[in-house]
Amino acid sequence: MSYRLYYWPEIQGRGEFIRLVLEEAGAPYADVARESKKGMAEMMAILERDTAGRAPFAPPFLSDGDFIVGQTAAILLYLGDKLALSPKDEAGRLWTHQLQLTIADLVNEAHDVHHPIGAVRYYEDQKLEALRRAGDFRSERIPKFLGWFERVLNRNPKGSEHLVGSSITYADLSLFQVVDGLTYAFPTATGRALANAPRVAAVHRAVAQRPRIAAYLKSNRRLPFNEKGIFRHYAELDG
Ligand SMILES: N[C@@H](CCC(=O)N[C@@H](CS)C(=O)NCC(=O)O)C(=O)O
Repeated sequence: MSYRLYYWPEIQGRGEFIRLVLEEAGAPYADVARESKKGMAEMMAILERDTAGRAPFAPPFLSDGDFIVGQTAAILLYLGDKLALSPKDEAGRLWTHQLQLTIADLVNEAHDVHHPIGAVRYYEDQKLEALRRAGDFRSERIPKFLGWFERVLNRNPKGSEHLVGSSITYADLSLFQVVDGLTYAFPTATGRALANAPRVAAVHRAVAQRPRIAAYLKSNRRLPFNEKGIFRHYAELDG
């Protein structure tokens, strides 16, 4: 049986964290809303239905048979177990989940740089506030988050390219994605932060070279970054 991923069809967004895990595992999945208008309608119907006790608040969400799970980090907690992309012990699973929630915080902040006043308004209506917010994000927040992940990696044996233990977890895939997105959106600021976080940069490179991920990145299943998504490149916000 194949997983069904529900996410907006035109952006990588938070759906990309789920796609990377499914791709790395070689798991069969349908990217429902991307496949057809009917798929989009199916996604909206799940969000709007009143009968399901556990209908999610927003995409991404995933169904596995009758079971539905929403919230990126919760989906990854579920898939990590199913697809052997997280540790088996409870402490390790929770640590991996904690790393993912920290990445989610960073993703939220990256989004809020271009939408500091509100997600329902256009970027053009909040440019001044975005400029102010971007300054702090570049000088304080990107270095702080990437510096923390560097410290996590430094606690692991030299040369290890994994955040948790000695094998790949969904946290490595998500660190790749957030670094890739930040590099697109804030190339100068992220380049500077990565120069001080060489092990984070090494994880990014290593994930991109994993055979299934490399094939995925070259395929048309990987949407390009764009200015509708979470990681947007506006030159003025990169300083
Ligand atoms: N915390 C949720 C956030 C979900 C979310 O914000 N989804 C966006 C797309 S990336 C959305 O469609 N939001 C609709 C809304 O907030 O009204 C997660 O990590 O999955």
